[in-house]
Amino acid sequence: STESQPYRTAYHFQPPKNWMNDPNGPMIYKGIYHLFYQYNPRSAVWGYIVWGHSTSTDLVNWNSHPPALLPLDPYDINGCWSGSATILQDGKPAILYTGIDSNNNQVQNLAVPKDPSDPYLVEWIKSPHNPIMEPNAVNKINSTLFRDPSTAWLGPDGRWRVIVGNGREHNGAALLYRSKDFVHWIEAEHPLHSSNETGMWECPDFFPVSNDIGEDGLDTSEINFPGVKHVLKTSVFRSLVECYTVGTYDHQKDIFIPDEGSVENESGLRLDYGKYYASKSFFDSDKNRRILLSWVNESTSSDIDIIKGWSGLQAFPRRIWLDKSGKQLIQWPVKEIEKLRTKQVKIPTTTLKAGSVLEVLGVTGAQADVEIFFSIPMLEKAEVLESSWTNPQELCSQRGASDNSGVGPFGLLVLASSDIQEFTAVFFIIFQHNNKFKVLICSDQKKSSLGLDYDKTTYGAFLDVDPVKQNISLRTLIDHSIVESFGGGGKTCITARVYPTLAINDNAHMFVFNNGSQHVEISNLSAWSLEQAQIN
Ligand code: DQQ
Repeated sequence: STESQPYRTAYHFQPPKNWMNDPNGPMIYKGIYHLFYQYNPRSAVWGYIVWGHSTSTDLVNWNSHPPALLPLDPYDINGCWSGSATILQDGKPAILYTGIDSNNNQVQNLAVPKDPSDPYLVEWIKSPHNPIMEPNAVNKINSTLFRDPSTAWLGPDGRWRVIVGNGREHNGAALLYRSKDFVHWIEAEHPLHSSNETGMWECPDFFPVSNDIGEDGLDTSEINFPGVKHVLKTSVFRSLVECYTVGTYDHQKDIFIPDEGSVENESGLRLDYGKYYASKSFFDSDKNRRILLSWVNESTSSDIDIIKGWSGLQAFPRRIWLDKSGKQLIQWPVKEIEKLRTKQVKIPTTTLKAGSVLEVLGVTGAQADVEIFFSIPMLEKAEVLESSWTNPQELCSQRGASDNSGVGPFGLLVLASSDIQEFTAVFFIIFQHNNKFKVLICSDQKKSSLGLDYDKTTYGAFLDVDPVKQNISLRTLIDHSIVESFGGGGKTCITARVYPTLAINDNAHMFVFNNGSQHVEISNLSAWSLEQAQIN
């Protein structure tokens, strides 16, 4: 229970105990959502890795099944690592995953359902052809940097393509393989894409998006859809962040070309600017949307994880689509979260004077969903952004929630004790910059726990919103030890892990604050208490 385990979550996916990391092979099959995940059934730390398996009809409530893949064969005896599912032409799914073989080499393997008529896909059979991709003398692939096959897509020539994460010194690469039958795979001469700015790429994800269909998604094989663009997401191993670029997939040459101006390292676009890694998306063919799942690690040390007996969450599933600008993705919690909403609390138009704090009463502060819209009347008083302040995370860290220099910080204090000694602050600061404005969004964990020591790094990013023309919006999901924030309607996301010692369960409060020297307006605030989902 959350009484004895105040950091366990009410609606974020987690196994009953032990270690979990990456989401694997998410898919919908016969109306059932499947989530597999990197799981150590023996301990609360990473080690003996199997594929945990749960299913759902709504992405909110989950039932667990026995592990789908166990490391029992020479080609995966040292671990069944990350991989993806693909729905084949006959409608049946197949899994490609990384095995750590008896020589500790990374190889790629295939598994198919034992009984495809079972919508729960409880039993999986590994292919007798495994391994189906391996590092060898010819391809010169580093056998310890070769993993995490993506969902495959079908080319116009009828051959399947898949990418596998790889590294070579400073290079990250998405190695491309092709196959006619999903069993025999041949490495292409060139990777789909590589970059010398990041080092090894884990868990690459590659999918089409289109401005012509609004918030809808595309099947990974719909590569010729009108107005199509492609997104390449890479998990950058050296810094554990999720980078992505929007660009064009040239399927004659079988290469991905990022749009001009794309930055292909940690200072470019990220799916999330907080704790969020090894994400994977899939196309939900029932609801015509693309859904993103991701591992959210603990911020505590493994000593604490062992004491509490578990480690790792999945972020709440997000719908993702291409922003109207065509330059970035938008992410938003799937609509099904509304099932958990109970009481709604509203604050109508209110002025938040400089230095004011206002409690959001009547909401369960430890399990909540809140959305707030700010409008900013005093923009001319915004501080000027100096040209050397180019790193938004550093800027957030230097300023913190208690800064009071100009327009902001204003925003939310969540998982806060009644005396506001303990809190996590999610806020904005607005700067003037070249006759325009630049909006900074921050998540400040410094005061998140009076009693526990852990990684309290401040996160931050710039948000592509013009405060002259638009309200500044913030949506935040709070769930005991996780705070997921969506700025500007999902343009910039920040996830944080926190472990309050006062603000737990019924003692967790929520406030709106403005520590800046100028007043700001709340044009609308809605907050909902969320019920407990049924998870595993
Ligand atoms: N961890 C997995 C890998 C992946 C990495 C092993 C990302 O397959 O590359 O659990 O968290």
